[in-house]
Amino acid sequence: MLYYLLYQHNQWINVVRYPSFRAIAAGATALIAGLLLYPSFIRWLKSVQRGSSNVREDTPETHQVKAGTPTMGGALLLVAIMFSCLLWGDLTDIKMWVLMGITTQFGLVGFIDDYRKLRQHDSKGLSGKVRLLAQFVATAGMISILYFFSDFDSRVSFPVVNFDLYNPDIGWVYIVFATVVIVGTANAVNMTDGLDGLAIGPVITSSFTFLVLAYAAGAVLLKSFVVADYLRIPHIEGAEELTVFCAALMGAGISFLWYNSYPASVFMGDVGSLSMGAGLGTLAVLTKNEIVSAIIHGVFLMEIMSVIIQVISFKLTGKRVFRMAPLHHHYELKGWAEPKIIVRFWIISIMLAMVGLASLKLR
Ligand code: 57M
Repeated sequence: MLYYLLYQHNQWINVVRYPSFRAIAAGATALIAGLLLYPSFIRWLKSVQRGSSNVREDTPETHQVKAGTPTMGGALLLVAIMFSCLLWGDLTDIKMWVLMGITTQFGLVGFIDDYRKLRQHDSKGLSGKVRLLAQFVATAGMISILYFFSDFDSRVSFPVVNFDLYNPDIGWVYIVFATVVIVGTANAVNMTDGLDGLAIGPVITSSFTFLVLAYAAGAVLLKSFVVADYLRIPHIEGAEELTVFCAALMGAGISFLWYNSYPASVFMGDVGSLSMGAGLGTLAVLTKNEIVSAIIHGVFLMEIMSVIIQVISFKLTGKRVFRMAPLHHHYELKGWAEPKIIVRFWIISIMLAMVGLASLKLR
């Protein structure tokens, strides 16, 4: 909005033209909004959630002390991100709307789920099938809009491979592929969100990584130097605009971490984990880093894979591979202190982000 008012409409504040300036402004807006508003938001969540525990009985014993911690703190994350993007983003870009649209829709699914869990005083919420169906429909709808109504192409980019030399065009199958990436990422983040700061740490790392990747995919310097061509990655016109969203996600994420760090004063809830995960998955699609995102999101992938392996192993052999899945529960039951698990998973996410970024140069 400010972009339109200050630059497009008047052209009198030239600096607003640059996505890099607006990204910094969006990050700062979301960070400050979060830091200022969380204390009263947490107090309010506590007062309305009094008496409802969101800790399941089968959770490791150490979690029962968390029964009084309010959840749904992710609602403010979502609002801070959307507010910053509406303020600082170039809203004439369809990619920005697809990104904000998918993120918000997953937030809504998560919100309904959280609300039902709290209202019905049980920790089940929406049925798994309904939840997944809503996610698939919402995502496929938005990606179809992108596919049919914009010039977004359906070629796939592989890490370490020169995009100009190998770029298979998978046509409409791309809609299915992108949908699976987005829904998968959202649910993987949701499963990771089981210890204080465990999910938001890697979310912040990923948002920074995608800020760099989006800039590299879109930037044209000195009017003709196409950064993507130099790096041999897909050049996506307007992708640098997505840095505004990435920075807002980073800023809001850091403000949330302030209150979610061990011992947490608030949890993000499904409204936060599903929306943040969907946002990251959509960034992977919009910057054509769907496959590299499996590395960047390695911590989330590890967590969801541990569940898949555990379930398959138990069904086939009656034996468990992990003491408990998702993976963080395994280490809790092994006796690792919660902060140790969290910080080690963060370290892994930072290392994987560096590998993901290195793939930019190795083509
Ligand atoms: C939800 N929710 C947390 C909080 C957070 C298929 C199956 C593997 C699904 C999985 C599952 O339901 N996962 C997703 C995980 C819960 O956190 C709430 O949920 C929101 C995120 N969705 O924002 O509102 C609890 O996590 C703890 N927490 C923190 N700090 C935080 O910052 O400590 C959360 C955020 C909170 C709090 O205690 O109450 C959760 O863990 O419930 N199911 C499982 O994870 C179950 N695994 C399992 O059954 N494994 C089996 C099979 C199926 C693979 C096995 O290993 O044999 C475990 N979940 C729990 N206890 N709670 C089982 C034990």
